[in-house]
Amino acid sequence: MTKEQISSEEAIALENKHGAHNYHPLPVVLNRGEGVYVWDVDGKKYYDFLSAYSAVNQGHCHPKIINALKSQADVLTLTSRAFYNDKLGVYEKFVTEYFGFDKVLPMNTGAEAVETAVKLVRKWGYEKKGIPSNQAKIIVCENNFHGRTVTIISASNDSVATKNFGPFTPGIVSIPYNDIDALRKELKDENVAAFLVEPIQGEAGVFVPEDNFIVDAYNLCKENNVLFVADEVQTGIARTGKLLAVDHFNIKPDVLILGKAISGGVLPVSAVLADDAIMQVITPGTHGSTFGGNPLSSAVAIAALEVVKEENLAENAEKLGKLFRDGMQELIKQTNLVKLVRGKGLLNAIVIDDAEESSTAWDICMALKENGLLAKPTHGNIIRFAPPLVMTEEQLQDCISIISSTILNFEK
Ligand code: IF1
Repeated sequence: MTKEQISSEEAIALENKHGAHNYHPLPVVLNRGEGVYVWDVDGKKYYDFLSAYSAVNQGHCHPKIINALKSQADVLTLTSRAFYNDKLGVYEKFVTEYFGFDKVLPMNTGAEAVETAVKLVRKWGYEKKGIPSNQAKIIVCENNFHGRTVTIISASNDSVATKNFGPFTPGIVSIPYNDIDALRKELKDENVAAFLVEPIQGEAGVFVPEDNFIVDAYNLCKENNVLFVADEVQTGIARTGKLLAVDHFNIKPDVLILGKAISGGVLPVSAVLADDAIMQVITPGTHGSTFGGNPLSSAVAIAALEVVKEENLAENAEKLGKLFRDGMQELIKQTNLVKLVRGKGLLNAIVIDDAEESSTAWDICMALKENGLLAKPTHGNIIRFAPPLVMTEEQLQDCISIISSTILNFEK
């Protein structure tokens, strides 16, 4: 350990003393990432099976993305949108053609992009659909996760995310995920502007809806002049085995929300994409952001998205995801500890056969950490497994072995 390297204990103590306690991290202190690997301050190497919640799909510190960051950082990082710059328009053309939309509204975090989408669909509802002023409604799904702002948690039924943060934003209606009849009923309300949905619910525990739910929901929205808004902050950018999770269902959302891996986890970049008929309601002064669309983000996002196609990350996620789920099915035959595995592409989760409030999933993740693989439980007894999409088949098989041997040797 070099003199300027702090110890795990020191790093954890500093965070406990000087940082808000809004997380309960696994007790590992990382100081390096490369591809599918991360290292802790003691030099121990791990497979990263969280990918910073699907922000590092291209692998840690991808050389092409880092080089784009370094090159741009040397010349111009931020102009604000008070002036033009030579990178934003180039990025906007690139990203709109990449995903097939007329326009993009560039933001920074996923939550900012979701908030932007909420404003966009409301404004469209009033100015294009004719919804009476301040009466617009947005339909969301129970157990969603769209971010942490007050309006977004106004759509949440997670008491931990909402307790003592009220009063909440009105105009949000919740239906059970995967329940097309409930959606059909709510769509009878002519004041509904949009349906906001994750094509796969990540945080809830990687819930993949019935095959026809997304398509049927999309068609119902079309029939009722309601915008279909896909939150692909976590499921997008090749994570589920297609460029977008909605591509599995062959639909084009009216509004697409992206974040996380659009920058390869190098810096916060998010985006809201829509065609002109919707985006034209945004006029000068109606929305903005100091860092939204900055030259540095533009350069990094182009490089990050080029990597996705150059390295066939969607195809790799599809192939390795099937291998992973097959490996977990073999494990399930040998233990009563794991109830099931579910997911699409390399967004997967196993459900531990124990009470949700038990510490078993956490304890298994602690054992995995000792065996060189980092993962973290999502709700209670569900462990999400989401490695970088650059993983090789050999590395994946190694990880399946680590997960299987850890669980088969685990004593509650
Ligand atoms: C945390 C969860 C995952 C997201 C979807 C919007 C956002 C997220 C579908 C907001 C962000 C992050 C937030 C992060 C952990 C992680 C997470 F556990 F919180 F729910 F991935 F499942 N839409 N998800 O998943 O994007 O503002 O964070 O950039 O808050 O702990 P953000």
